[in-house]
Amino acid sequence: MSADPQRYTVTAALPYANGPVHIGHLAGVYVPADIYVRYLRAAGRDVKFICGSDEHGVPITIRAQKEGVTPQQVVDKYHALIRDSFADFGISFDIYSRTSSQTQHEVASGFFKKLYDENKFIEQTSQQYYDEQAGQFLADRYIVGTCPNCGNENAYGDQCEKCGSSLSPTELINPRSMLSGNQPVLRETKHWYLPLDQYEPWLREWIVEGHKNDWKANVYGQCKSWIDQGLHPRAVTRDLDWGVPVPVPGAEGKVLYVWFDAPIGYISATKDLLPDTWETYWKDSGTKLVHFIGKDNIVFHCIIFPAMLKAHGDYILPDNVPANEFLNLEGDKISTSRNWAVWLHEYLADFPGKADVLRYVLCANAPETKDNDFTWKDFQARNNNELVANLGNFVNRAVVLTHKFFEGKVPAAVGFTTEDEDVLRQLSEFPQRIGELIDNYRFRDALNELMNLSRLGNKYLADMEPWKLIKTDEARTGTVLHVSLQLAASLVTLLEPFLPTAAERLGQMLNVEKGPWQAAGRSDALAAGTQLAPSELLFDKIEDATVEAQVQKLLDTKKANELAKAVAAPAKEDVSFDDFQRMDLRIGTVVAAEKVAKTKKLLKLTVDTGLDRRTIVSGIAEFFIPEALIGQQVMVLANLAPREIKGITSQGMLLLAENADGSLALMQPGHEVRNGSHVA
Ligand code: B3M
Ligand code: ZN
Repeated sequence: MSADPQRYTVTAALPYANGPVHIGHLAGVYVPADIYVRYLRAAGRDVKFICGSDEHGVPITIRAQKEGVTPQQVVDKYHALIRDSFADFGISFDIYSRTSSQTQHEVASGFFKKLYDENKFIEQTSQQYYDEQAGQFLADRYIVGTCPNCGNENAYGDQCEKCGSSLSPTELINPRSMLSGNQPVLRETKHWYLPLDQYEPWLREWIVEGHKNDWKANVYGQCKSWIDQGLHPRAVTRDLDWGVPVPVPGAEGKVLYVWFDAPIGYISATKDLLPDTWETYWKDSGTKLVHFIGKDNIVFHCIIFPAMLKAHGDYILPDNVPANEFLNLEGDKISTSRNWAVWLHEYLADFPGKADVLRYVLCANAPETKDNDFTWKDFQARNNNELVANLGNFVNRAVVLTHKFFEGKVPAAVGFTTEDEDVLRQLSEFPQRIGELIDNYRFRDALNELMNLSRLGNKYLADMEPWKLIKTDEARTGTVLHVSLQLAASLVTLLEPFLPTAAERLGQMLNVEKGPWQAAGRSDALAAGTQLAPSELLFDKIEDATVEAQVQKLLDTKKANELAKAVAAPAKEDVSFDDFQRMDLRIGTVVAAEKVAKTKKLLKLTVDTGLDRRTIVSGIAEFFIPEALIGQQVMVLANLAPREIKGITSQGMLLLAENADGSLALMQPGHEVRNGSHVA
């Protein structure tokens, strides 16, 4: 690796502070960004890792309305929750700020004012949707309607989440207000627009020509298609009362558009972190700016924000925007509103101390080039087959055998065989190979290489069999363990970006500190005579029952969603009171119950109706155990004409309620009544 003195500003998308964060966020943005940054730090680069909560915009105010609290209360609650989740997963931001901060208001305001003073905006009056009942303009997500591109009936005024296309409110078919549900009217309002069309030639040159080879194909492709379709002026202000006020005359009741404000949040967070030197990280051309984001944020980071930076003139531009695709969960799109997610704080409650396991699984299966699926089976398999059986097993064997044969002291090497030399040579190549993959944002491949190092260790131990060798050649056994422990010591440094907690525990076990990246791979990282700490397992097996419980939790969610979605069946035609009176509804008690042979659904019941004991055949066998019905009071339609069912004469019918999921509930009196009591 070159001794590159570059400075890095690495940002990770600012999550909206309107809900907790889930595995999709972690896999798409924060785990790869954290691996990148930890690696750069280990490689001795000057790097600042910047993030914070996105606290403005309609997602926040809509959430506040739903929860019946103020927007400030919403962001305070979720900012703290999100910040803590990231900390628990070892995401090592240099600062986790928030866009409602004083600094952000000043920086964003100043940014806008400079562009305004230099006539970089177009001022335009237009007709926009207004909710007369709520007395409010309907910015962005306050308006929903049918997407003109894919027909999704719940597309937002700024974006369709189904097909990913970016929209303007007037493109929606059948627009309706999120506030009242009413059809909105058009009203005149004035806004400021960034004339993206003027930046088109420059963007084409910078991205389409300039980043053809170094930006990821998914990112480059999206940008190119945007530019090819032609860019248009974009409003950067909104009629809302939550956000950074527009700092110019005639803009009362208007705030900066959240997507104008939010990326400036990266700058203001850096300023909060480094009040005196922040400009070096944003204005010095020797700094490399990298944005980690999800694919839905590509246009904002690759086209709109760079156009803003270009218009401003003082700032550097992103060198790369390694956006990921989406992670699905058990075959379905992750969704906050449907609660179809694995929430980070819930994961940690269920799997305490296992943040690294999730980091591992999400990186090994990261949606780097296409959407990917997270399943609990895969989670279990990767933990058990890769972390436990490969990485954990190698380290554990090396340490345990050293304790067993050499009192826990690293034995000296007495002459290397060609096998030893070959293993040590291979070891020396890993840091550069893994580093290059990380430099190129190929985190999955980098992690796989890392696992190859412990595979190498396992193979070496299996070939050398020190547990047998000790019987005949103690010195040679010492050399084998010496070599194995050098591999393990390198893992402390190479593992750290991926699994920081495991790396730290391994370091404590081996009594070595993680070193500079370049020094990992040395064959003398662990000196002979070093005393090892007692061995402990880095990972343990995850049992079937544990992941089955997680799958059950998701099935319960799915069921709850279906029930919530279900609508009552349409009303039936009116009946006369006399018609109703003709039905003989009464309470009886089940005195015997058995399955009807060779059927799945039928039970044969004997019911004491107060008039008689009679047989009723009922299609409820899938929902009730016969024995449990005996003694239960039930409601029966006693004068239903007898019917022959599977050779049995059924005299009447049991009344049941059918739930939305098809399950059945007995209709029963609220407390016990005399058999034969009429229902009317
Ligand atoms: N808050 C969107 C999101 O969470 C937005 C990112 C801002 S990054 C400047 O997907
Ligand atoms: Zn669509």
